[in-house]
Amino acid sequence: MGAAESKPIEEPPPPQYDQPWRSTPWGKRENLRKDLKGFQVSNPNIKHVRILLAGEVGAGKSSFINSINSAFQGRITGDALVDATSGTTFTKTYRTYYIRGEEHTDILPFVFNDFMGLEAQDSRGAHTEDIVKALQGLLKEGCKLTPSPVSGEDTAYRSDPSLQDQTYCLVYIMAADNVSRMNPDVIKKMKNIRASASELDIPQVVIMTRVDEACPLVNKHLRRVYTSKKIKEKMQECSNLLGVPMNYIFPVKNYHEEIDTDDDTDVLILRALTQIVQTANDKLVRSL
Ligand SMILES: Nc1nc2c(ncn2[C@@H]2O[C@H](COP(=O)(O)OP(=O)(O)O)[C@@H](O)[C@H]2O)c(=O)[nH]1
Ligand SMILES: [Mg+2]
Repeated sequence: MGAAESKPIEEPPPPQYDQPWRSTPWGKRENLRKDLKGFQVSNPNIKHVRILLAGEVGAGKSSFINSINSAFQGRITGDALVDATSGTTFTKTYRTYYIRGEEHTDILPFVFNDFMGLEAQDSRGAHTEDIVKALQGLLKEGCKLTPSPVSGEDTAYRSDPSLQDQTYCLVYIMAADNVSRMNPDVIKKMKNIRASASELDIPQVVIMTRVDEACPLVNKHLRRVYTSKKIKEKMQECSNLLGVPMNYIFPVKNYHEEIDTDDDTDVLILRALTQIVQTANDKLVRSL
């Protein structure tokens, strides 16, 4: 067989872009930290901007809160307990997570509420109506979230929420390695929540976790997060599923097995947090 007859071997398309398609302030961890610590809430009556996290069990909600706290403290912390085994939790306490600075006494001006998992059937996961109540500040601190929704007569229900109790940004947590396999019922639930949040004029952001699990290139070097075609594809999938535009989607790697913090991991986390906090503050300014 002559050389002319042999078919050229088709090269697989390169899995990377030549240039990152979004800029990232690598190596600027201190600046990001400093800016976030010095962040001024645009309303003097609000000490902490409230951010609500929602997503499936195992998406990385608790890990995201822990990673933020770790990025500020310069060491791995685990206040928001991470479930080592993924299962459905039936009962969960609705509580606020505060982020502390290095000095440990300074509480930063943004707080998180981590909702129980959005499992497929209402009997197993968080109720859409409870999440909508949480967005409006109607759920009391420490109340128990159970398979049945919180009702008006319940002691868990707050009838007169202050500005401080309300949510200023809703963050969907989605695992990059699971986006394609998400349960359609969960997606439907997220869309319903999105519709209610939009009606309440609450901005929404997607944090796409587990980028290290979704792309081997990124697993090796986190700085490839915006050159990896795979990651961009996954972000696009999140965008299509929920209808959240790409510029409100942020890929991160959470701390999960590390015992020390790492500059690049912190930068990606802090950059995402900066966007969340600014988006939340914009909402706050609108409601003044
Ligand atoms: N490799 C990797 N694992 C992660 C990441 N984020 C979370 N995990 C792991 O995924 C599992 C579920 O995380 P968890 O925070 O408990 O999810 P939650 O149910 O949404 O609170 C845990 O085993 C975490 O250690 C990540 O970015 N990369
Ligand atoms: Mg959790």
